[in-house]
Amino acid sequence: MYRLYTRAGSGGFVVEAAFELAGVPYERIEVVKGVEPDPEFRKISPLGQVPALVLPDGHAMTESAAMCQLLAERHPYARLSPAAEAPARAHFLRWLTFMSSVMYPAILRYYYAQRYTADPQGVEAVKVAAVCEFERGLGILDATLEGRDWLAGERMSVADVYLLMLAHWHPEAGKLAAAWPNIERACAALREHTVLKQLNASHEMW
Ligand SMILES: N[C@@H](CCC(=O)N[C@@H](CS)C(=O)NCC(=O)O)C(=O)O
Repeated sequence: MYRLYTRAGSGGFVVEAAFELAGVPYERIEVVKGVEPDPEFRKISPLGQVPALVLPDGHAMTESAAMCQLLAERHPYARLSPAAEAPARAHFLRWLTFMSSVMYPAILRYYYAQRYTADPQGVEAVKVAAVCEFERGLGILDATLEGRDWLAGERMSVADVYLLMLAHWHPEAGKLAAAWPNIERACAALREHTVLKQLNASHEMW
């Protein structure tokens, strides 16, 4: 069985969503902030970050986007991503990678701002710049969603769930609807998805 190290409200949300949407059983291990995690977790995730995933064959991995892609590949019936040969596949890979490599690190700079400056007086400036960069990403995705329901192709994919998660990490909860209406429209639909709604009961993302 898969074993997922995760935490409520974290990047583990999208990986748990992928498992739930695919109906794949997994063991969920909550990594509590401030509590020393078990030694296995440290070995898998040297940065001490969640999500971290142990595969049924014992191999382990970090990186939320890689986990999403792997689960989509291994459980194709769940249609978590467009098929490998579909034109929408390029968009799926593009936006999933964009979110994990540009937007996720940007918002981490807001929540862990002290790591990104050696100047204690500089923390606020790091936060402001982080939100600015994160919002640049939201603007790009909002434009991408103009006139369309989903980021890649005509069906919801796990990339849309990734966006749902990121969007709800914006420090100003009320800003989404006014500033990025296309993202808000997609998120509003996803918030009503039975599986995601149920998952949110423990994650409290919205
Ligand atoms: N690149 C990683 C980032 C994971 C990450 O930063 N996770 C956060 C929670 S959302 C974390 O565990 N932070 C704790 C820390 O950095 O000390 C991914 O995409 O999975």
